[in-house]
Amino acid sequence: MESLLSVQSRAPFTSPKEMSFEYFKYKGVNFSHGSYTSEALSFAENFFEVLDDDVYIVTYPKSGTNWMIEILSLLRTKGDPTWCNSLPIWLRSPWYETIEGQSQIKDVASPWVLTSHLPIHIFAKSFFTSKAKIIYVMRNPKDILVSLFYFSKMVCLYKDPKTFPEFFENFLQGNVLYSSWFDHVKGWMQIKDNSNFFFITYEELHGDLRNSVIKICDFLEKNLDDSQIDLVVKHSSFNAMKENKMSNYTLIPQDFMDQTKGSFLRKGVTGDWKNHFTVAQNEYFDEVYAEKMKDLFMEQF
Ligand code: PPS
Repeated sequence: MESLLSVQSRAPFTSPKEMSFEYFKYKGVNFSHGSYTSEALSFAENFFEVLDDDVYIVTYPKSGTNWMIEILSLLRTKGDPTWCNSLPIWLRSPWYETIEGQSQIKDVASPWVLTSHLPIHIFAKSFFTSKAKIIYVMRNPKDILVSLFYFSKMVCLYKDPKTFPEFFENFLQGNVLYSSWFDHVKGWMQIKDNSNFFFITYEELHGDLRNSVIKICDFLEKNLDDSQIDLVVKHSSFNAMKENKMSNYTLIPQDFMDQTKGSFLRKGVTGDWKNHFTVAQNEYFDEVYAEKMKDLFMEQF
């Protein structure tokens, strides 16, 4: 078992003291100093070698990324939670575009399940000529906005969101880490019909986790029996993850993630935006959504 110190020294964020709070752009997308550099991003885009049996969890932030990591970790062990309970979630499936992730990958069990928030135009070029698979998780952007607002208050990697109305505007304008939700989704939807691309929503996971797990098993060609599926569902529930210190981010030092300001596993519900948006904000959001997503024929949230 690793000591807490060594776990912390490989925590997914770089010390806030080393960070400037202005984002920098790489190929038009916002990144923060500390966990990202142009060199690390260029390596991720141009030189990272994707292997045919790799699986990538790709999401815009706050879409259910860690939920999917937990599900895939449990699929690997056929529902046995020992691995999830003994290794921090970010070491089970590192973010391959971050400085920390790139140094953690060498310790990841093979075949790799890696994580990324990258938009498609920056994603590893070698993926597109490989047989590797992507699981793309999308979430109602209104709920992402709310989740990101609270998360930004507690995490040094993100700019201070200031007030909700200010953050609301910044989110719609793409003035946030990883830039525009709309561009992220529109970009990745270009390959939605590829056989190595699996699309699922947070809302679907939330509505029927068991059936979602079965679909994921089919996509990954994993054979689990009914009782093993039940274990995956049980151990990837919101409450199970919230209880698991390897998955709830409480191992992250206070400097990086201030747990007095909130929890990583905050609410885990759908529709929390209704408790935060005014009627006018909701109408404005819907207008922007309709305009930006008009070519995609995607259901309006
Ligand atoms: S991050 O920081 O971008 O990697 O965040 P991400 O993991 O994508 O999203 C965090 C939100 O997902 C919720 N979550 C869950 N909901 C339901 N069930 C489970 N098991 C689960 N695990 C994570 C988490 O609570 C965050 O959403 P909010 O709305 O803030 O609660």
